[in-house]
Amino acid sequence: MHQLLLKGAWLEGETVDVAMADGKITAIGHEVPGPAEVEKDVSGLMLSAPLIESHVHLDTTLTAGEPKWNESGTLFEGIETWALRKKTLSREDVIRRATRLLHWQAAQGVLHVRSHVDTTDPELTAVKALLEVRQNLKGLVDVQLVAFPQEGILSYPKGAELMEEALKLGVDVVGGIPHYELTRDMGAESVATSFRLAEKYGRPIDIHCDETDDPQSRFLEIVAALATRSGMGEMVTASHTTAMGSYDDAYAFKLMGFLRRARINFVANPLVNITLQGRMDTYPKRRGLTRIKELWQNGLNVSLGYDDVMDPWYSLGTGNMLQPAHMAVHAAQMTGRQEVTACYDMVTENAARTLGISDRYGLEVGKPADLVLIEAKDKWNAIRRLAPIRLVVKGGKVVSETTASKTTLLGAPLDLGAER
Ligand code: 17E
Ligand code: FE2
Repeated sequence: MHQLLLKGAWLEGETVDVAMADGKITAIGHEVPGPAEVEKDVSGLMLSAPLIESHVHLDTTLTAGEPKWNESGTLFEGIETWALRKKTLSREDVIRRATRLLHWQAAQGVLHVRSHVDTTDPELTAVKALLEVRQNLKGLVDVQLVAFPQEGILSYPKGAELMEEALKLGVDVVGGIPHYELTRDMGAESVATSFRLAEKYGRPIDIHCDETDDPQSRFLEIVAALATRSGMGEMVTASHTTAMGSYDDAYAFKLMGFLRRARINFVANPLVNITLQGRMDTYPKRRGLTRIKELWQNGLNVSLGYDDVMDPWYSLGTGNMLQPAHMAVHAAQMTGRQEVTACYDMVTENAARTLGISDRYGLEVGKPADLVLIEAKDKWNAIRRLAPIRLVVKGGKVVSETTASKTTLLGAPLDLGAER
């Protein structure tokens, strides 16, 4: 007896049934026979592994305009504005906002989330609150937390001690922000500190790295070197790396070889960095993104994050991962036939690699029964139409359902081509 049987989903151009029992996928194929405790017709919907948020800030979410708006739109006014809001944080405030966003994400098929949490707060209020949220939402969304020193490891009083305290409290991943340390040397030392903490506590690394248009910002090469030397490789992620978009090609070419050797992961946040960067340019104006397409062409693992939902860095947003995928298609010019589909993989399987969860993620018999049904024929169509996420299954149970909207034009039913 299946726990749940879904009939007639699209999967890579074919229609399949998927059966689940004891929280695991037990069969995927044509005409899987019943009976099942719950059976659903999902014809016309695409079967997908869950969407994954590989880079967001749950502590800052839903604070846009508090206590003021970021009028310049720069990273720096964002950091200043957050420093003001940070003074008024309470446990309840963080729990309420983070839970709200995680609920939005789960309803949109996002069942794994990696969130940075600011450790440059002597009270570690957000760290403690998000550890509670991670626990409260177990069973719906898997949350990984990154100890993120927003105001610096060496440049903020007791920056390293606060990060270490966060790791002792149970934060999963070691962060960093070398380009925001006061000097280049301090930036280099901060990367070494991140690696030292990661090795001491046996944790992965995810560093905000070179989030600037400054072509001289070259902390990525240090991250890659230490990843290679320590053997941490795939446990290391470089987030943002927007300065790569401003490096000259001779340096970028040399660096690419080192990156291939280091085998680190990259996270780009195209919705946010296309607005934060390029602010000191007149025209031509830089896009301020990392080299998403070239990293992907070089076989490096690239995933996409939302980064912010309604906070001092980005006042819009819903948490729907098809949106950063859609923006990547445009801003990174990933418009080729395989490239659009690759952008879908950047918010699913590539993001699973970034999070180090590939062994328990994917549409395979024996894997956890976590999946989503999207109102689209294929990955391409899902991105083109920013298609509705109609059904979300976690551990073999339907946890979220969104009903179809219907349009009538001149008296006849109309859709925007879910099949094309
Ligand atoms: N903090 C930072 O340094 N960079 C960002 N993009 C955000 C917060 C969202
Ligand atoms: Fe970020």
